[in-house]
Amino acid sequence: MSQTSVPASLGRLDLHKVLRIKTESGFAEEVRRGLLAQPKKLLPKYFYDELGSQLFEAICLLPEYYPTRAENEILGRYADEIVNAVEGRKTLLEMGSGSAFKTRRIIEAILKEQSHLLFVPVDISATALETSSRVLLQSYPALRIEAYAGDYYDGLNALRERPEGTRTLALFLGSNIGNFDADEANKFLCALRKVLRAGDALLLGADLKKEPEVLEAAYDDALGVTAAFNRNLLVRINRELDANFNPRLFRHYVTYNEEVGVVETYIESLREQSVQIGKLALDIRFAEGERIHTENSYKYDLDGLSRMAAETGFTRTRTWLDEREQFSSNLFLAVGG
Ligand code: AVJ
Repeated sequence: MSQTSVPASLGRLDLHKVLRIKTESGFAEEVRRGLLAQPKKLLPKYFYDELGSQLFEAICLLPEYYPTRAENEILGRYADEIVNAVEGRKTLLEMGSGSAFKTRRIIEAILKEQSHLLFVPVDISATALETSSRVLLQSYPALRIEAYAGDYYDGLNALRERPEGTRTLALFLGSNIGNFDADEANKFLCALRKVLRAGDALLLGADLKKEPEVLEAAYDDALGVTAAFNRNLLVRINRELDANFNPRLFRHYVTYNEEVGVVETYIESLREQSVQIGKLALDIRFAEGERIHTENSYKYDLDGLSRMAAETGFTRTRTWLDEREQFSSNLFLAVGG
């Protein structure tokens, strides 16, 4: 695959932009395909433009959105145990690092055991990546960062050799895996397993199945921050693709499908209307109540997580929970060749 790699070297930070060439038109093409599909859909990775990334940071502070706090509690309490569950000197890899706030607990635990650490974050938002990297380097003089701005697969494809004699601890936190259905999750974990060696490990954050009321409140908060985060996709399409969505004529809609264990998020048209997308030369019609599917957030139980590990070249060797048992941090040990 063709990639642009423009490592901006800033002292202890190398920032690689590995977004596939044609990523700009990639967004345009995926919006076209999604809005012409029946039912209409858009991909959650496109939430994270600059405003979307900031709105997500705000979501993490909402009283209803417990996953961030629960995972932070687990990492605060068990980081030493987690880090010591992987033997030897380590390199730290993180998929979807965002602000990397929770990562600090793991970095600090590793730096108790070794004098230097290479941190390799991958994130879709180059701005979030550069900001968080600078903050981390300020805090930890023993840290070096090799950052990759791109989607998960761009990042995995571009990864360089890890420093010799180190084990890789990969982080996939925040229930980011929840955006994947079972097949996509298996495919992603297999791809990640391929860049790891036997004895390396993945710390997988997975939100747990629970009462529908708690889950629906977490994704439809009283202040409407999540609604703004979701509808910001329309604002992004207006800006980048010269469209004329009126976000006031669409609402945020969330439902928990308990059978499957997935919170489904949609943007719903409040009335019959049509929207023009200049750059795509498209006219999109909406019926009253018609929805665009924008996100799945899958919820897990421990048996399902064990199965997922076994199917993708890992074993789930340890699991840590928060006090209220809402969220799980799982150590997946890479097994076999
Ligand atoms: C970043 C995918 C883990 O699904 O919980 C939060 C994104 N969407 N509120 C999630 C999200 C609405 C979040 N992940």
